[in-house]
Amino acid sequence: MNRMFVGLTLGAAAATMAVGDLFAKVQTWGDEKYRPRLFKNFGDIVNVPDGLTKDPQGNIYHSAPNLVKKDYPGVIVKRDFKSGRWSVLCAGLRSPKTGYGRPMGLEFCEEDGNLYYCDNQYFDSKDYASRVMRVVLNKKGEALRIETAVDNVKLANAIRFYKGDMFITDTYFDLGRKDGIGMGGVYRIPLAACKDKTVSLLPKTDYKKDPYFLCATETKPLERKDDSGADGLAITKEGHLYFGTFGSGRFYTAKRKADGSYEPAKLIFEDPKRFPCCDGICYDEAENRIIMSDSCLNALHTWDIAKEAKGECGFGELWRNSDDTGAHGLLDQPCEPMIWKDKQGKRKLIVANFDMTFPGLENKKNDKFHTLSVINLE
Ligand SMILES: [Ca+2]
Ligand SMILES: [Ca+2]
Ligand SMILES: [Ca+2]
Repeated sequence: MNRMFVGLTLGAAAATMAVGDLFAKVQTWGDEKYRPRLFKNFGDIVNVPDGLTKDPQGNIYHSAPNLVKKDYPGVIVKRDFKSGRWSVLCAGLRSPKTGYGRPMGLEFCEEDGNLYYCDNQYFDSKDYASRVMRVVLNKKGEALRIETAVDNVKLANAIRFYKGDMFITDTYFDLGRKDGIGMGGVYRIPLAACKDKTVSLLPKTDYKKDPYFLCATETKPLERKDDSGADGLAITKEGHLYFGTFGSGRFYTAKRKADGSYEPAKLIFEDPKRFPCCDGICYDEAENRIIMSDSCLNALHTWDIAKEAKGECGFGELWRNSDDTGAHGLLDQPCEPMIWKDKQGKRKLIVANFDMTFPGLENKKNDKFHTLSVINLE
């Protein structure tokens, strides 16, 4: 009798576990109409999805530094607007210092018709090995060669263009922590300056003397002890900059003045509970807002610029989900959002999922699904 009872109990427990696994529910927050769906699941060729950009024809370019499976070179892939087909545009040019090419943030430059990407060498070398690279394209959009536009960068992360200037974030200054604060910054480099030669940034000990240095970020590390500085960067149509820190989600703006210079950067939002990590961000012109990806919370947030102008808090939440592989499109360490119009002219948000765990993030496993998500914004 006793033995039978034990047998039944164990059987019931086993059944409960199996059902629980089958229906393990991912927790989600946000309006169901913004639920992310699967846009693309790559194979191992793209094993750490990162940057996103598009050209005027609607072709999408996507970078992957491939830091998890290093047997695969860092790569830039392209999605043809008409056919929807993906192909490899080029591998990231290998750094002579590390032997790796690590494309991260990238941006199509309408002014010269080329593609630029941040080559993040920081995880392999902290000795200023990172660069900004120019992929020279021909009229058919094929990659002809890759040139170094800017070098001597610590961790080149995001890149944007505005009226003949390139803006980049450098996530680490590595100047030693004063009161535990980590520094990062934003640089502004005229395209003309790096057209025929490589621009070299000054060492961080001299950052204030660097003619290309624009503004700094300060990161006071949170519980996950990360002092990473400026990561995502967005520019409005008026040329105003928005950027935030990866380590603590500090969110800044620097306003462009009529003469083209910039006001000092201003901290406009800091709330580590709701926004502990600012990864890639983008400007949503139709809604006059910034969309921010939060690698730590597996979330997408918004910043309403009209509210900010009225002196109100512009922060809002778009979507968040608990840990998931992303196999069906849910967020898995979102690192870069991009507004894009499909063939029907419908506004979509494409989101790259980095899926490379760091301590303290919602994402717990570098799984086998390497994905882009899509959210219908209409
Ligand atoms: Ca980033
Ligand atoms: Ca995944
Ligand atoms: Ca994962």
